[in-house]
Amino acid sequence: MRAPTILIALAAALVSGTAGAKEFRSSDVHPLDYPTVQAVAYMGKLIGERTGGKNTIKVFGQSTLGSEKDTIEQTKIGALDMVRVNVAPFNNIVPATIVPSLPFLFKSTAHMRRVLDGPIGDEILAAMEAQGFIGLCFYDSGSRSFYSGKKAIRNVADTKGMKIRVQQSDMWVAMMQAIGANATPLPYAEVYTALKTGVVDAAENNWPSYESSRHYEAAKIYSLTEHSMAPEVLVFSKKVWDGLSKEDQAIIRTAAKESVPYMRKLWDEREASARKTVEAAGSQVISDVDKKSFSDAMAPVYAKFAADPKLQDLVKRIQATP
Ligand code: GTR
Repeated sequence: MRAPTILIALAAALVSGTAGAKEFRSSDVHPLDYPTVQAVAYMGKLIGERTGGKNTIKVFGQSTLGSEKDTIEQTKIGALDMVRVNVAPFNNIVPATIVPSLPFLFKSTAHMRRVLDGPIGDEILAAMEAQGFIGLCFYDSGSRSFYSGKKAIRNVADTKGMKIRVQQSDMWVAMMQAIGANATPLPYAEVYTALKTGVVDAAENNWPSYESSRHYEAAKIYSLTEHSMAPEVLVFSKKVWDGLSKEDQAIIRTAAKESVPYMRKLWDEREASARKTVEAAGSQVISDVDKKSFSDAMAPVYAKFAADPKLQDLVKRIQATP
């Protein structure tokens, strides 16, 4: 019978035409209009174009697939293909990621970009492989500062005894201890309620996160401590990666690197607009901050978390980078 034969052949052709086709699933805690999400979507577009539509990326935002800690675990076992997170939740897994999270390490945004775009950045990304992750690229995350609904934070005496939410990282817990605060590690999606209900007195983040998460509604006093420039990182599951062709791997690596300048443009715009939004909504920005009182207090954090000679060397090379 002719017709069914044609149908079967057609079906077979369709199947073979899409063989190996893959829509990679990537997770993010931010809303879909956030620069990190937009950058990964852009990268997906590049991959689609370069593989003739065979490979694409679908980004799941707003923690719908889970917290950063959970989605990192899913990526490790290959249940998720990719995840975009801050380096902080990697601190306990890949020691080299502690370094770019360290307080008051980078001298400026330009310094941070120069370091992460060069061999030091590549070295940190490569260190992830032994733990089951292919580090693709870093994205900007600006500077993190404290915010509270209770009081202005101007120097290290102000944080004494405060309950402060941090990311799920031992290094971040130690940072809070170093400034006399009580650290409460929580997933990002739980911070808004924790601030609203007084489970924590304060949190800390960059302008775009403070704005897009609406944390500013619950904590109106933003103190410009700018204590860390811990960047974002995009990783691929090594388990999934090892099953891809060399050609597809190269396309993914290149597209990820190309998404970085795209992200930075969106980031710079969003940093400026987020600040305007929260100020218009009544947030008070405290700029007379004694940053030195905070950076002086961080010596024990460096002593404990960057003690390993390899990490110490990384720190020194970053500090020596112009
Ligand atoms: C943001 C970052 C997120 C997440 C969040 C947090 O700045 O983009 O990936 O780490 O901070 O504080 O949990």
